[in-house]
Amino acid sequence: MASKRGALIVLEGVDKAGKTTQCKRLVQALQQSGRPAEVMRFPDRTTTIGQLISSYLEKKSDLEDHTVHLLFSANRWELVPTMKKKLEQGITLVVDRYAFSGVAFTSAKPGFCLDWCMKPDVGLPKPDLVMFLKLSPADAALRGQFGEERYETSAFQKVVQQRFDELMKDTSVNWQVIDASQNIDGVHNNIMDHSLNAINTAQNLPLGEL
Ligand code: DGP
Repeated sequence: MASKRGALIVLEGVDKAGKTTQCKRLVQALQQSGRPAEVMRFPDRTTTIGQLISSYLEKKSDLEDHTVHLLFSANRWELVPTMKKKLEQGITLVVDRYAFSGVAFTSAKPGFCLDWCMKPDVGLPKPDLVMFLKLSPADAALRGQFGEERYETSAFQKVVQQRFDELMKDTSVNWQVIDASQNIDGVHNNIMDHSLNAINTAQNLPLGEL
């Protein structure tokens, strides 16, 4: 009998919500409980496309807005064969940002609608669970200054949050909102509960498509 597939679990949220810390904690906890799990992050800055994106985010280069949107999407597509292989091997993937960040960040720019922004990602593997780490702008500010990269301003992040609110109305995606203002252990416990449910459910379902 074929082995059971891993689950595709995504963490999304605005900057400072603690996504990266929680992705690592989740993978460690899953591994310790005997469940194979690996972390991935988008953009993956290590590929050739990822290096173009990284230079753009670091403001070392300028790229036209539609073009960079397509590059972010291409960066997800180029990792699809690896993702599918690992999921088939029974490895649960915990992904730090995915297509939802892609849509939320580009559609926060003037002149972009959600519909156009979603198109390049149609057909990507569909997450079994997307957890949105919710943090108010006031709580985010308490966690320190934004960094120096492109998009890291409170005004832009507010619009990004509004776009995520729109995206979360899509009931065909398994969205779970997590209160990221709790302490690290509290957030982790919530995330672990949702993830274990998703892993159990995913075992018996084929991988979907966005
Ligand atoms: P980090 O998650 O810290 O590596 O930062 C990546 C930055 O890029 C962050 O500001 C969110 C943004 N971002 C992530 N994915 C996409 C995407 O697909 N499109 C756009 N326009 N921005 C993205």
